[in-house]
Order: sequence, then structure tokens, then C-alpha cells
Amino acid sequence: MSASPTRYDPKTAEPRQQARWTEANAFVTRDTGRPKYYVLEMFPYPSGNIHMGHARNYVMGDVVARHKRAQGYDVLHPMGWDAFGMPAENAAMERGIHPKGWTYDNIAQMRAQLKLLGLSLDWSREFATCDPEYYGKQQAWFLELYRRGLVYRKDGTVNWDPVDNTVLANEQVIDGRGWRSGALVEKRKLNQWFLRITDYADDLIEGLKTLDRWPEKVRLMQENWIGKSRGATVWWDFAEAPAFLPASPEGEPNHARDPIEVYTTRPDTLFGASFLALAPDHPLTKAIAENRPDVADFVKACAQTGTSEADIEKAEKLGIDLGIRVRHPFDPARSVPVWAANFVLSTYGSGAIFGCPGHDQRDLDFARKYDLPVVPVVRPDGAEDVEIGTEAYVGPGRIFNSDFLDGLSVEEAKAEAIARLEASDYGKGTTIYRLRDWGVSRQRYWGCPIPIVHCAACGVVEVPTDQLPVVLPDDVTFDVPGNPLDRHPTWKHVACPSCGADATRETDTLDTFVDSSWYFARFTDPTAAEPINKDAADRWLAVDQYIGGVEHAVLHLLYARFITRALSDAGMLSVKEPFAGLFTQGMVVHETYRRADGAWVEPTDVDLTNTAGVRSARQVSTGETLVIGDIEKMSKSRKNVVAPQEILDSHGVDAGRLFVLSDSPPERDVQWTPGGVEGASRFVQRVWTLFDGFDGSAAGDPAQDAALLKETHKAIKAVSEGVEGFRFNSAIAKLYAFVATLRDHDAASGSARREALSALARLIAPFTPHLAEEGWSRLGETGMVLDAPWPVFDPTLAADDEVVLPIQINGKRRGEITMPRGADPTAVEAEALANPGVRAYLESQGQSIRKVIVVPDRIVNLVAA
Ligand code: ANZ
Ligand code: ZN
Repeated sequence: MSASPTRYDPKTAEPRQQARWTEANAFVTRDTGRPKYYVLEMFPYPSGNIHMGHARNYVMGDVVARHKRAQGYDVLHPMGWDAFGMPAENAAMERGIHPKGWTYDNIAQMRAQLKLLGLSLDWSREFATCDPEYYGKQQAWFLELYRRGLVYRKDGTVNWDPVDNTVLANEQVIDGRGWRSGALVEKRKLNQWFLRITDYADDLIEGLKTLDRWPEKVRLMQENWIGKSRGATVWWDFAEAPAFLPASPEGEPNHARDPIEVYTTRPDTLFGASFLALAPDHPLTKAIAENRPDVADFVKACAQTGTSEADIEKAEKLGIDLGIRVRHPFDPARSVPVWAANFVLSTYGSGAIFGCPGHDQRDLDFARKYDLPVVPVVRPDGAEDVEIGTEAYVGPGRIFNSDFLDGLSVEEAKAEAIARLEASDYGKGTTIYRLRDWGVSRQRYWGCPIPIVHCAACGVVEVPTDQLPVVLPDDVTFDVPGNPLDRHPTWKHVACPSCGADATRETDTLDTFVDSSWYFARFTDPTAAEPINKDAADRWLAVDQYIGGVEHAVLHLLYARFITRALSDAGMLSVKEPFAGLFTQGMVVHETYRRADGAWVEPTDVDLTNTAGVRSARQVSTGETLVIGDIEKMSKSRKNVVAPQEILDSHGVDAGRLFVLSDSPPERDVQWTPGGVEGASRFVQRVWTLFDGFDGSAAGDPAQDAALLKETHKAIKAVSEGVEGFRFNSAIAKLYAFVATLRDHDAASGSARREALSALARLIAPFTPHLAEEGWSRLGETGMVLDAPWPVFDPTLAADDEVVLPIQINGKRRGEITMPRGADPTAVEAEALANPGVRAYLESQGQSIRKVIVVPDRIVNLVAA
């Protein structure tokens, strides 16, 4: 032990090590031809501040990156900014700051805060999606997809503010009203740009099967979102119609009288149909509304309620009889009435259903309300009948009341019904998807301009590649509602690239999910002239470990998977799946504190006391008593955040890094507590004391040397497995135990302790990298622990040198003894016979030993009589 132990001072050590890394360009990606590993955390939106909640995500990525580097991989670990989007425009509107200035200022601030954390990021690859160098490349591939037919225009629905005369983003609609005008927002159809994600619906589902390093729940969420369903399209001919619907002229199509197309997943229940129901905005409903004021009123009333599936699910079932009857496809003599109903979505299937009240709850509710017949056609196996009261029977069973389907199981009947429909031309088997094409148009300024020009003569014209990027103009104002690009005096007026005539630019910008759908590919060569340098992408993709919040389980990940496929098909990439491994982390939560007037108070301004188990809080600055509130996700609005700078100043970044990973498994939330960080900080000191006290020339006790060596290899194994399996908390628990072992073995020799401490420095390096470097230097190493190889586990060294041998008497286990591995059989025999349990047993049975068989290191068999 050294004579005068020094205290570890993170405030000097951490900047010292960070300066060393910076000077050595230590985190610039090495590409030496070794196996590669790409670690990526979902890049942040630059809202302004990083807190320890965000930090946990990046620290996890850093643990992986440093571990893989130590294992000898060439590691890519970049960082950038998802920088377009509404908050920048809101800041501009509220505070008169330009979105660009606001965004880049925030980026500068957040970059500085992230750097405090000592993350092994390759900052030389940094970019923001609002850099023209980035979004210009996005425009280039957007046009490539346009040429390939994956981009198209059609009418889409937008939120329209009738007072401000502008389109509103979803987040600008508050309780159905415009955020600024307070006017009731209307739905409007507007010509917009769409990406044909539905072309890939099946492939996106198929691909999920290959993602064996994704959480099962995320794969399920994606599958449900795509929503593949197998069923049938059924056509129903008119039997009766109101006179005002024009009769069909011979041989010509007549949209008011064409057979009504219905989509069903239950063609087996066709004989139970008692009505058809159309969506309120189905073309036929609208045609009838033109002649029937009551139907027109119904349509209008439906337009006022929400159109989301959840809204519709909640609303009371309402309908109106349209005065039409259609023929049953399996029994032309039978006809059923056609209604319009509010629970039928115009955007799913064909916007029309047949109602089978016996076996569908919504249909049953509707039938009971409007007194329509209920004809059950499925009964549970073995049952005579099925009673339908207020609950539909949706279970399995056999078909009855159904002519040629009688006696078949539900599945058999589906197949048979489809075969009959196809044979008679009244329908066909169909697969449909819930997934819709991706509407990417936003009527906003702070986004990637869509590189299109509209010409009166030529129509839609691409901006030629040599005129990219189409750069956002800076001279815009936000004092008037609406899209500044629309009212900009010059920006949108250009010569048509094709004919030279006066033309206008597209003023819609792209959904920011487009920006984040390919950034991981751009990181592989962020300055490439092409959108993607294929060689670099082939070298680094797929991302081996992607880490981020589960809130992105559906849209971001689905869009990224789609764009990766689209770009691969365009020859720009070779992979189909961008993220081979995905980890969704838990959050950092923190207690909240409020004053009597309801104001939130920052933890730094709170003094906590605990009197006989009763906790109370006082505001330091005012002396006021505070209410201790719920434990919530760290967020600015609750003021319950802890900033990296605070941690650096109080306990050091390493303690903060260690703590956010130590207290619960990475996929779960962790509660930030002052006590927790202090504990981590004490551990940092304890580790330093071990290094500080190291004396390489110390003589030692050989027994302790052997024991320490064994414990070292046990620790290597356990920590490696913890890191590898994303169980960082258990890896840290092992490190705590290993440190305790090192303290217990203070009589080990200098060389044994060197070996143990060398392993310790490398094992803690992913978690507390600054401390690890300091310790490494203290051992006399000249290089950086960052570049030291991960310690290799040697199973022979870790093997326990004692074995437990069961003792059997006449084939039954009656006890056990612990012996040194490889012990002499006569010694084992003597020990077994002397075993008190064995002796007591023999005595109780009145038996004595006839024979002893020792299987070395395995078992002792005794034959007694
Ligand atoms: C008749 C039937 C009988 C149905 C029965 C269900 C049970 P999934 O599985 O989600 O694809 N449906 C079809 N189009 C609809 C629309 N535009 N709006 C509301 N509902 C619609 O659901 C398919 C089922 O949802 C279809 O099968 C149809 O009702 C209804 F015992 O047809 B079914
Ligand atoms: Zn033109």
C-alpha cells in the first residue's frame, strides 16, 4: 500500500482524459479491415438541453462501442442531429427567433453538453439534417424514387384553419381548434406527395422474421401496424334502388348502380348477412345524399366527429337506411338492405361491409339498435345452437344455417366460400393491409424542400441534379400564419427547367421522418458526392446495434426499413434491413417537487430531510415547504432534470454514467436519486484507492495470488457476459464484487495485483472511461486503456479447484462432501466414510459398508447391507 492515499478528483481527471482523447483523435473511425461494428443511438432532436435522461441512452451506446473496440472491431459510432421540425418554427413565432439560428444554437449547446459525457463518438462525421449538404442529397434520392414510381401525388386530408387560412400541423390542433386562431379546424383535401410504402407491405412483414435481435414487442407492433389481413372481396348486385338513382344503360358502367364491393375477413359467415353498411363518405352514400336531405344531414353529422379508428370505436353506432336492397351472392332470391353507418371507415378495405350481427359485435350493436335480423351461422363444436343476446359469438366452431357450408369448420368454410365466389364471379380471395401510403408533404417552412417545379405547360418537373440542393431561403418571416415559402416574394418563382417558361417551386417540405429514414447510411460517408457512397455503406451497414426509445417502435423504424429497401432496389444500397440489432431502453425518472402555488421546483433548489421515516422537502431559495410529487420521466416541463454539468461539478461524469446503468436493467426505467449517485461516486473512489495503492514490487502470499487470479477470471467472464447480453446492471454488480475481492486480497503479490488491476481497468473502461484511463496510467501503462484489448477469459484459471461429490448409499443420495479437485481416491473414501450424515444414516438402518466405489471428481457410491 502506498503511504499517502490520494483522493480521486474527477473534476481534474475527467477533462484531462478527454483532452488526451481529443489530442489523439482517438474516436475518429478506424477502418483497418478488421471486422466492423456499427453502434448507433437514435440521433436527437436539438431541443436545447441534454439531461441525464437522454444521457443514459448515449452511455449505453458508448458501453457497446468501447467494448467492441476493445474486442478488436473497427467501430463506427457517429452522432448528428434530427434538426428539422415544428419546435423551431414555434420558437420563431413565439419569440421572433429564426428557426435556423435557434436550431444551430441548440446544436452547439447540446454538442458541448454531450462532450462532457466522455462518449467515444466520431464527431468528424457529425451533420444536422438541416444542413443543405445533407438535405440536398435527400432531394437527390427523392427524385430517384420519383423516377422509379415510388413517389406520387394525390389528394390527402389536412387540418385547415379557416380563420388563419392555413394548414396546421397535428400538434397545432388543440382540442379540435387552431392553436392561434382558436377556430374549429376543418378537414380539407389537398394535393400532396406520397411515398409508396404499401408496395413493400409484404416484404416489411417478411423481413421482421429475420430480425432476431429486435425486441419481440417491437416486431409485433410493426406487424400490427402493417396489418395484413386475408379475406374476400364480395360484389353485391342491386335488387331495388330509389328511382332517382339513374338506371343502368345497357352495357355501360354506372357508378351509382355498380355492384357494391365489400371487404370481409369472414366469408364463412356470408349466410348470416342481414345488411350492408357503407361509410358516410362512400360515393354511393354521397350520391343518395344529393337527393335525400336526411342522408345529407347524417353525412354532415358524421364528418364532425373524429375520423381516427379510436374515435370511431368509442362513438355510439349510428346509421341510416339508404333505401337500396342488394342480392345475396349465394342466394339471388334473397336480398338485404343497404345502410350508411358511422363505424365503417372509408379508408379501409372498400369502405363497405356486410353486417353479420351473430358474429361481429359492432354489427350486433347496430342490428339491435335498428331492429335488423340476427341470424347465427357458427356454433361451437358439438353444440346444437348458439344463443345470441347482447354478445356476438366470435369463437371457433362449425357452420350451420348456411346451405353448402353447413358442417364445415370456420377455416374450411372460408376457403369454400371464396372458391364459390370465384366460380360465380361474385367475389375473390383478397389480402389487404392496414398500412397506407406515407403522406410526406408538410405545408411548413423548416423542412427539406421537395425538389419539384410546377409548370403550366409541362406539369410536374424535377429540379435537375446540378441545381440541387434546393436551399431554403433565410429571409422569411413568421408574423403571418401559413407557410412562409408560399408568400416569399422571389423564392418560389423560377424558370421551368424543361421549357424555360415562368414556373413555381413546390412549397411543401418533407415530413421530418424522411430525414431520419436514411441518416444511418449517410454516416458511413457523410461527405460523399452521391447521397450514399455504396462502398462505405457496404462496409458498415447494417447498423449492428441500434439503441433508442420505444416511442419510435413503429413509425421511424418502419420508414427507415422502407427507405432502405427502396434505396437498395434503386442500387444505392445492398442491405434490406438497416438495423440488425435493436435495443429499446428505459427512461430516467426523478421525483418531482412543487410549491403550494403549483410551480415546479428544480432538484438543485430542494433540501430533503427524513425524520423518523417521514420525508419532507423545502425550497432552498425561499425556505418554502414543498410537496413531494410523483416520480416522473425527466423533463423540462417538470423541472426534474439533472444536467451533465451538474454531475460533472458534483460527483464527476463517471459516477453519473455508472449510476444510470447500475440500478436497473437497461430496458427498465431507473430512478435518479442523490443517494444513488453518491453510491456510484464512492465506488469510483474505492476503485481509485486500489490503483493508487498499487505497488508492483510487493511480495505476497501465494495462496492469495492464486485466489485473486481465479476471481479475476471469474470477473472477466461475468462482466463480459453482462456487457454482451445488454445486462449492464449485472455487469456493474460483478464489478462491485470484484473490487471487494481485490480489497480482501491485499496480501497478494505485486504481480498478481497488477494482473487483477489491469483486468479491472479494462473491465470498467466502458462504464467509467476516465477513471479507467487514470488507473491504467497508474499501473505504468503508456498507451490508453481505450486501445487495450478486452481481457480474455481463461476457463482453466477460473475453474474452482474444489468439487462437490455426492454420496450415494445403495443408489440413493444421502449426503455430499467437498474435496480438492483430483483428490486421491483413498482420501475421498476416508472422507466419505467419516461423513456424519452417512454415519447417522447407516446407524439408523443398522447397516454397515460392504463396498466403496469412488468415481474421481464425480461421485462416491457406497454399498451397504
Ligand atoms: C363480415 C364479418 C362477419 C366481419 C363477421 C367480421 C366478422 P380486419 O380483421 O381488421 O381486417 N370491415 C371491413 N372493412 C371495413 C371498414 N372499411 N370499416 C369498418 N369495418 C370494416 O377487419 C376486417 C373486418 O372488418 C371485415 O370482416 C369487416 O367485417 C370489417 F362475423 O365482414 B367483416
Ligand atoms: Zn415547362
